[in-house]
Amino acid sequence: MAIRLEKGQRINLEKNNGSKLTEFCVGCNWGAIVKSGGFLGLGKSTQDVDLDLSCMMFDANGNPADHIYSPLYKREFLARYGMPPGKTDSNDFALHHSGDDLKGDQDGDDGLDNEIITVDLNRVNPEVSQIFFFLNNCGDEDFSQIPYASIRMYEGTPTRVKEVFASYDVAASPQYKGMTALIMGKLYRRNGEWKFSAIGDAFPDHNICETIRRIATNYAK
Ligand SMILES: [Ca+2]
Ligand SMILES: [Ca+2]
Repeated sequence: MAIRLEKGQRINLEKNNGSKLTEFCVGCNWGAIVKSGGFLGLGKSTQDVDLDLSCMMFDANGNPADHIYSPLYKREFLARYGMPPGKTDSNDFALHHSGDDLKGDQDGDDGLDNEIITVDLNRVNPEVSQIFFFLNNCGDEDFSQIPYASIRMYEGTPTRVKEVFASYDVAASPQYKGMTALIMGKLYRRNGEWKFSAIGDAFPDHNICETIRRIATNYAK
């Protein structure tokens, strides 16, 4: 049975059979906004939703060590905040991002994740001791307006889900009104073992740089 994560929950990466979860996917599934309207309400239009799943790595002292976020973010914009250009692989190649989805599901929930980060904990640079996963919305809408958005950890590949280990529902809840960023959780090393902490804090950040700054200042230290 998959664990339904709750805000503040900490879990061991141990499977039911007692073995450790070391290679897995962190995926985010979400839908575009479908609006009814037009003549007698018969017209239907779809508004794309561009969520971005990203991660930031920190060393044991809370200093930034590496990052994964979309290469589509403009370099000049990132540079204004002192952030390096986006990339889809961590420097140690332990984590890989499937690519930036700009639209969300167009015809209802397809059950597949729109952006996925694959993780191999055995390959993570020994200097890295915390890996934060977070979501930003690049559009004008907030999380409460998005029909569904969920994040899950599972074994398998980006195109085939073998077994879901843990999941977390994000959107379509009044508590997310005005919220455009979500710090989902972190993998962290404790006495040589990796664990996961579900953070689940939402913020009205205007862009990814504000969220990264927030993580570096308030969460990684
Ligand atoms: Ca995206
Ligand atoms: Ca999907």
